[in-house]
Amino acid sequence: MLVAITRAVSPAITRCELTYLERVPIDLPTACRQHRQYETVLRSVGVQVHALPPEVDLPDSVFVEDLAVVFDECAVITRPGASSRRPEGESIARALAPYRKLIYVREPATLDGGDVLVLGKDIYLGRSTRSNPHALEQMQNLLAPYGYTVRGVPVRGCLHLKSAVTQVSADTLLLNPAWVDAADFPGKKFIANDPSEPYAANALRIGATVLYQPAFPKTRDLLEQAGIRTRLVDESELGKAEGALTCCSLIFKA
Ligand code: CIR
Repeated sequence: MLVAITRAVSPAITRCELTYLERVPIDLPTACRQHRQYETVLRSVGVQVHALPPEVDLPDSVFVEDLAVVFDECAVITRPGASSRRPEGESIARALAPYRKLIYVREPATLDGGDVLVLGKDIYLGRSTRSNPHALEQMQNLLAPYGYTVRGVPVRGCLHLKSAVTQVSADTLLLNPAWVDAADFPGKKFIANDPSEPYAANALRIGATVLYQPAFPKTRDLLEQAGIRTRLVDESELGKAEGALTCCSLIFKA
């Protein structure tokens, strides 16, 4: 069985961190409605959703992906690059503790889960404004005993590695070539986003289903033409906070 940890949108979301986007008004009821719909879609594809209550004083706390990386053998609790986000980790660690042994990334490392792409035993760690070289070194040391290889990947122009590249089938990555280089992922097939949709490379693969945002119809056509079935789910209001589909859950085998 798959479990997803999610968290309700904080009423403080309007004070979210922003790196690449200009601040625009975020409509809280719309963001909450879309996020509940996201949870409904997760349930409809067989995922058991463990929805945490909102953290009223932590603006970005809906983006639970950044606080942990869950493996079959353990869960890494991160140390987010934005100091405002570090208090989000305690409740995520509590929620994960019944499922996994917890291991921690420690100061001076900074790591956002959005920078970690796990492809089997190969882990790709984005060198972004949020995740530093200490994180790469610590992740290598923490995960080598479990047989994982961790490689650093340069990322440019976007918040996280998974803003630029995500997995859409067993052997295929959806990638924005303006933000990350395909050569950093040897042995993979690629689908490039439509250039008019720069934020289109973040898809959430759950078994045979790929959840995808309606905001990117041209890239969705490219996925469908490649035989990849997409299921639409709209998190566009949280997109104004630089969030995407993978950011809003931590999904793992229970
Ligand atoms: C932040 O800047 O941390 C949030 N406003 C957005 C985080 C999105 N998370 C993700 O892509 N994994």
